[in-house]
This record gives sequence, C-alpha cells and structure tokens, in this order.
Amino acid sequence: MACVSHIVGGLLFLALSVNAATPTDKCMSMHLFQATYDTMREKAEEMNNLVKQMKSNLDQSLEQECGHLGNQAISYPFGLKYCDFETGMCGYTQSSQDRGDWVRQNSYPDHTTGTTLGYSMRSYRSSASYYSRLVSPEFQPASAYCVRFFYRNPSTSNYTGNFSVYIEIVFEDRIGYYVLIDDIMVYNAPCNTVGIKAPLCPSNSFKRTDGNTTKCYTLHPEKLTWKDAIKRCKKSWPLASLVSITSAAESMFLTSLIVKNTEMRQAAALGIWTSGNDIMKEGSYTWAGTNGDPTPFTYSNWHPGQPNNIGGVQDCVAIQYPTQDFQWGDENCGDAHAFICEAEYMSSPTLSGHTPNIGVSAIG
Ligand SMILES: [Ca+2]
Ligand SMILES: [Ca+2]
Ligand SMILES: [Ca+2]
Repeated sequence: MACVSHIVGGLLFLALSVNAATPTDKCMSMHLFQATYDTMREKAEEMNNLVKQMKSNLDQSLEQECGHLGNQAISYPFGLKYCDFETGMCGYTQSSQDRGDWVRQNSYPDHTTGTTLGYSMRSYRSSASYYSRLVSPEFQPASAYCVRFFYRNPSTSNYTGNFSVYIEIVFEDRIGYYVLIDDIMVYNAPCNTVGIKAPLCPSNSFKRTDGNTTKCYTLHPEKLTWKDAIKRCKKSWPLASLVSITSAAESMFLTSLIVKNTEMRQAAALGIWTSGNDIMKEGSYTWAGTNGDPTPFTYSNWHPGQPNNIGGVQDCVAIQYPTQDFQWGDENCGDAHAFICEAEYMSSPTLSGHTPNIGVSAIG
C-alpha cells in the first residue's frame, strides 16, 4: 500500500510540477528526459549487439573447430561454400560499425524448405540514414567467383531504397524494411561453368523431359525426417529439393521408378517423402519447390480419407498405398521416411539477372 501511495504521490507531483513550471523549465525537463531515454536506448542496443556478436563468435569458433555448421563439412565441387543458415551463420557476421543488425530467424518462411521449419537471415529494418550489413567470411583466392543467393522483401507496402551486394561480399539493406537472405552459394568458378549454371545430374539419377523442362530424380531408401531429407537432396545440388509432383504423367513416371526398386517399393508402404506440405497453413498444401517459392497444388493423388491430419500434427505429404496406385497421405514431418529428390535443369541458357561472374536469383 505504501508503494502505491508513493507512485500516486509521484504522479501527482509530476503533474503539479509540470503545471507549475515555466515554459523554459518544462522544456529543460523534457530535454533531460529525452537525453536519458536516448542514452538508455543506446545502451540497450549496444548490449543487444554485444550478445549477438558473442553468439556469432561462438558460431565461428564452432565452425572452425567442429566443421561447417550448416552441412557438416560436405565437400561440394567447384570449391562451393554453401550456407543454408539452418544451424549457424557459417562465418557470416554483422559489421560492428552498423546500427542495424541481421538476425537468424524462422518467423518468415525460408528458402531452403519454403516453410518456417527453416532459417534465413533477416536484416534490421534499416533506412537510407544507416546501414544493416551482413559480411561474408574470406573465401579462397580464385580467378573468378560465382555468387548465387536468394532474397525476398516480405513487405506488402511500397518501400523504396537500395539493396546492394558487393563482391567482398557484403549484403547491405537500406530499404526501410526487412530483407531475408538464404542459401548463399559462392563458387570459385564463373557462373557459366557447366555444373554451376545447371545441375549435373548424378549418375544414379533418372531423367525426365516435359516440354522445355528436364528434371532428374534420385531415389533414397534411407529414412530421414522431412527437413533432413530436403537437406540431403541439397547435398548433390543446392537447388535440388524433395520431389514436387505436378502432373499425372510425373506421378506415373515416379511410380514406374518405385516399382522397379525393391527397397523403395517396400518403403512406400510406410511412406516416401515429397516436398508437399501444409506447414504454413493447415489444409493449404504447397510444394516446397526447387526454387524455394511454395507452389500450391494443381494436381493431387490423395488416398480416400487423406489428408486427415491425425493428432493435428500431419503436415508433410508422402507417397503411400503401393497397392492403390501409390496414392498420397499426410504424415508427421518429424517421422523418418524414404524420399525422392528432384533437380531441374535451367531451361534457358542465360539466367535472367546474371552477369558473367555474379549470379542473382530472386524469390518472392
Ligand atoms: Ca535456410
Ligand atoms: Ca496438416
Ligand atoms: Ca494422414
């Protein structure tokens, strides 16, 4: 009670003193309060940056001493350094001179999984007056580099400004809204190198051409969770993903592959992961897709009664029911199943937005 009286008294005193003060006194105290507020805010920001810097240093030492955080030291061709930001920052850091900060987040869908199961880097909401920069680690010296990454500005309003990328490599947001960065690929070779511009399908893959599009598929009887299966697909080619089945013809092609493979045929009784999911919105199914842009279903082959979202936790689509045309069911994304990966050849020899050594592909 004494405390409440004190607060009430304090408030009364404040009100009285403001009423009684001359305009000059009033302005002095308001300036004083403004200065205190600014100092405290600055301290809070400094503290926040310090904690993030410490976390980033920890990530870096972990990476140097315990291997690549994102992909457990996978060796890619062409000296590719790939970061999917799933388990760390792979040595990317926030510039200490900047006011705005980048954070590893999953409140917006990422590019790796096309869902909020995956992580991407989100810039601070910076403006033309200050920077928000994400800086790469040093790369091996090379005569040419190819840099490929995905970015999206999730704002629905019409913000203006610049989003610049320098060869050092610095991601600098001055748009006035968040920018998400994900799946950064830096190759020690020009972007038009065969195998960088488009995937070299693994020797054990199966090719299918439909119009201008050629895809290659690989069969994986080993059982992984849905997200780990996507990450496994990306080991062969960062733009590969779990299979998206967009037509009856593609479904039949996959069925023909499964029935010829004993392990896959047996795995189908429990389920074979596709990229289909309703993680973002219950009952609204999309393919994660090889371009990371979720695509709504235009074709489906559900088993009668499926999807039934049993227990409220079935958000990922599996090929099941081998005796009934390999119809689909929804399963718990955390369960481990066999899976099929897919990679798409680029149909056009020139990628839009590409200059010889810097490749930029946009999502969103
Ligand atoms: Ca990611
Ligand atoms: Ca569901
Ligand atoms: Ca189900």
